[in-house]
Amino acid sequence: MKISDCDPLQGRRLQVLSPEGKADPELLPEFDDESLRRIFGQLLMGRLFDRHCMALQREGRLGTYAPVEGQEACQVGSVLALAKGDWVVPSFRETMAAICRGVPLETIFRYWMGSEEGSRIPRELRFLPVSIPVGSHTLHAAGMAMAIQYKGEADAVLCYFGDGATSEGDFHEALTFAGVRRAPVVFFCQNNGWAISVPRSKQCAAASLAAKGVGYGFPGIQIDGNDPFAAYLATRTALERARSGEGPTLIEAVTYRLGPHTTSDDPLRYRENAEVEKMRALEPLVRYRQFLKQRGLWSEAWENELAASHQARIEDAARRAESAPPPTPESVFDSMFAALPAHLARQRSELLDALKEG
Ligand SMILES: Cc1ncc(C[n+]2csc(CCOP(=O)(O)OP(=O)(O)O)c2C)c(N)n1
Ligand SMILES: [Mg+2]
Repeated sequence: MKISDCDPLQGRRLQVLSPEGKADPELLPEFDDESLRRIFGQLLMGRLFDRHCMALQREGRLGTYAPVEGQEACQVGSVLALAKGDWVVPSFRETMAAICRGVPLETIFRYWMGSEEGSRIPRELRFLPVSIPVGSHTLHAAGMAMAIQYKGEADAVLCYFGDGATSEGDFHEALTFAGVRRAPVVFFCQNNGWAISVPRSKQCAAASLAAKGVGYGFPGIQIDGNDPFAAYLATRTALERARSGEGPTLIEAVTYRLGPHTTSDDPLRYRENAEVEKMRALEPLVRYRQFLKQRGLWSEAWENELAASHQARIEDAARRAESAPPPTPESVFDSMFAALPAHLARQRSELLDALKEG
């Protein structure tokens, strides 16, 4: 199979690693053994970090959290394809992408602990803060790509969103503008099967979400989203296309949300556990472990050692986040605007007065 054989209208998806962990030798990227093992390390870090967030939330030590479990591969693989100067525009389920891009673990914890400091990401990482409104940030990504083009710079923008976001008007506007302007942006849809309780089958009647790219005048490609190599190859190709002035690409990574939508959700009310168990068999960590085993690059002792060192890093970052000063109530006003509009300034001082009165 070649990337160019993947026709989203025919439902042909890009896959390098089979669910049994067998790699297609023609497509396997040329990574050395150390890099192959590092990818496993990142997948494992994602899983452990995610579980730690869930545990902290259940103990009342972290706010609402959107778990990534099951979606680690598409985030690890796509970030691997980025250059330093590229921009990343995430939604709210890109914790893995953030970790891989180098966002400090403590910052990620602080975001989910409710502090505005969690949105203060080191500028050089070019990774925007979490965006909760579904789909609205696709417009930011398109606009940023148009700005890059206008300034004659060589970077590109990678924008993540979910299957549900593709039904929003913002998505339509973003892809329309990006297509017409041939803006250097990669639209990366993580189709995890669900938009809270709405299944993909009720989201859109199109044969695939990737097929939507055709309507905006640029390629769409569907990939196996539990395969980090497919995500890497598709993103690398799309970024090259963006940088060479050929315009956007829409990638649809077909994956599965193994956990709840967020910690406030109970998926047992709208989906069968049998479906989850079936999808669990295809999940990325198991598959990638099989791949490494077949190449003699995995041992239980190695994974245990890796897990212990990741866990220590995670716990240390959580401790630092918890001992940082808690957010003040008025801090909700302080990070959105460079100059606070008059009506919000008034509300801010009213809040401070009310707090003083106790
Ligand atoms: C504009 C807007 N409408 C509704 C919501 C509530 N909401 C939060 S996440 C979500 C579903 C998003 O589904 P999808 O785009 O597939 O992303 P996923 O959560 O599966 O990663 C909804 C409806 C919101 N945050 N913003
Ligand atoms: Mg979804």
